[in-house]
Amino acid sequence: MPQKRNLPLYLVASVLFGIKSYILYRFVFKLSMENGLQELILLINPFATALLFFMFAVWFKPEKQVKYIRRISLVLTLILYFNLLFYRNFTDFLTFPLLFQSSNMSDLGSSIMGLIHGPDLLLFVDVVLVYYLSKRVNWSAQPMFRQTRTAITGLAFALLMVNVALAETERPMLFTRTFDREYLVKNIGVFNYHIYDAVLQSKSKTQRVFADGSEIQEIDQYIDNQASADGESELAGVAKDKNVIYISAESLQTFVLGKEVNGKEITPFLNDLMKDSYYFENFYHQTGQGKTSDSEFIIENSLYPLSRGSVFFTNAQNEYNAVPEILSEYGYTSAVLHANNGSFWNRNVMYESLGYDEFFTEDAYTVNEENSIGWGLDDKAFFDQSVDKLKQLEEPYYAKLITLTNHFPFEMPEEQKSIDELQTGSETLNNYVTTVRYMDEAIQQFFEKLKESGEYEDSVIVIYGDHYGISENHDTATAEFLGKETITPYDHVQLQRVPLFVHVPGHDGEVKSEVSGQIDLKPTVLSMLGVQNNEDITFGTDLFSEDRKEFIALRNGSFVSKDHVYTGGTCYDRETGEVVAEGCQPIKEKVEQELNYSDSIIYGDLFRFFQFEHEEMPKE
Ligand code: GP9
Ligand code: MN
Repeated sequence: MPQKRNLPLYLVASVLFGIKSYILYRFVFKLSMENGLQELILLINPFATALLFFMFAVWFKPEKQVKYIRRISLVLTLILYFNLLFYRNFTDFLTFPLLFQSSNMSDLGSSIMGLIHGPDLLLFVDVVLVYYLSKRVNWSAQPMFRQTRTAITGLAFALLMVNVALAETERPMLFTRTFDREYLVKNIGVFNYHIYDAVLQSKSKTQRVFADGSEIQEIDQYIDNQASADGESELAGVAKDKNVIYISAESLQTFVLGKEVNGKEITPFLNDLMKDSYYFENFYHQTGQGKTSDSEFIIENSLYPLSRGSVFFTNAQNEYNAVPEILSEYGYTSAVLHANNGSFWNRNVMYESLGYDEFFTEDAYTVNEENSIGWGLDDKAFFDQSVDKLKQLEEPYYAKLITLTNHFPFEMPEEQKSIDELQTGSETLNNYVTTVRYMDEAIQQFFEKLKESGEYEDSVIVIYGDHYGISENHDTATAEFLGKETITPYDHVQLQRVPLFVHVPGHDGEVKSEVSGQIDLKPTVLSMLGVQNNEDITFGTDLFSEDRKEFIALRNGSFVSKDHVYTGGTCYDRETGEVVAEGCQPIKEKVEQELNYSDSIIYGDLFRFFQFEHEEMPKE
């Protein structure tokens, strides 16, 4: 029989787990380290947390201790691993609302496979080692005396307190301002972050119960004092009674437009479309964890999405004043066309609240192996089959078509590629250009079909990129593609630009340079359709009015104004990208206030207490 060792297993397991988490935080998750204090916190945290979880073992009977240690080491590792997989896709950490979106998680399918890497097995080395050691451990060496147990517990909590105190010094108000999950994880680690997130979750649930009508009056006052564009728009009423066809262009970012690969344009059709459309070159997506669903939420409501989770899931039963609902009073039929599972992003529930009349899901399409790529029905087949559905809608209609092929991991069968892959260090970016090109061709074919079928003339077509496709994980490759040395935080904000085309048949093209965002689409479309919103609460302004709000806020609290870009606590000159000492502060406060107002509306379901009013614009 092998010699049993005198080993305090909980301590060995803590140290191993601490080392592993440290390596993961420091070298795998790309947490930006700005100073020595941050480095120190990052070093203390993994060990403090590991000790906290493993030391509970000492309170169990000796034979239970070993079981507990084995189990907790596996569970904690799995939590780390799920976060890692999620991070690889979204450069973000899991939140509770997201975990409950199991319908989405299970649909991720092909994406998940692309995220699992062979070396990930290394993550489980300490789990196996702890298991092995646990077989050879000497029970009697585990701490048995009450004093020893209390001392160990005290030490674990003390270490954690030191960690939190250092974190508060490094980043005051860390826990009250939760825009940025990276800061949280950097300072308190993944596990404490999850505990904190759970507390937030229950807090937001109680918020609705305690909300009353008073706060919405304050918000209304704030909105009334902002720039208001009603009736002064260049394009007010130009599309009265016309159809609106929205195209949500999956993961399309502005940085690929106008670019070439081996002498071939990546987006030849869209590049041409700029010549006879209003094209917004400084248009930003403002989405958070809810990705496509967030972009939909923003354009229909002109509210911000939430900082955690997808509002399509968390607050699908709220009262809203969304565009489809408003337009139903002007004789419009509204529809969403998207060849995916109807419950993805909880769309089938949320669309009811937004006032949509019809939702064509994958069940309404002919989907087979020949016409599927990656996530499902390919965009060409999707558009092709969608034209007939549009024709059947009673006019005028407001329809949103959501594309899918240009989705991570950007799969494109060799024979369908009409452009070379890139040759950078990132497989993802290399493939991205091929699926972007495919989408470009699909949209071109859609325009042709719309013209053939006669739908084109009576419609306004709005194309927007829903959110980024290439995350920070591919910065080196992105820099290479753009011919830059590195991607700075300033560049990162600028990379959040997505294309916006407002195509009005018969109108000349114009490149618009004003800073704009998804939040502006609701007021813009309503004004083009000749609807005057007398009483509404929207955070965006009409894109064609002169009197525009001075900034576009991203969901993480970064913002872009005419002169500045603000992100991660630093203010930059918008033109040059140079760091500037001041200029951002006044806007920063407004941005925080707006994001908080928007959150209160959603969490408190405050539109229950508001009387909306709109009417037809008076004729000139
Ligand atoms: C799913 C599609 C993609 O239906 O909208 O969602 P995303 O992952 O981009 O949010
Ligand atoms: Mn999307």
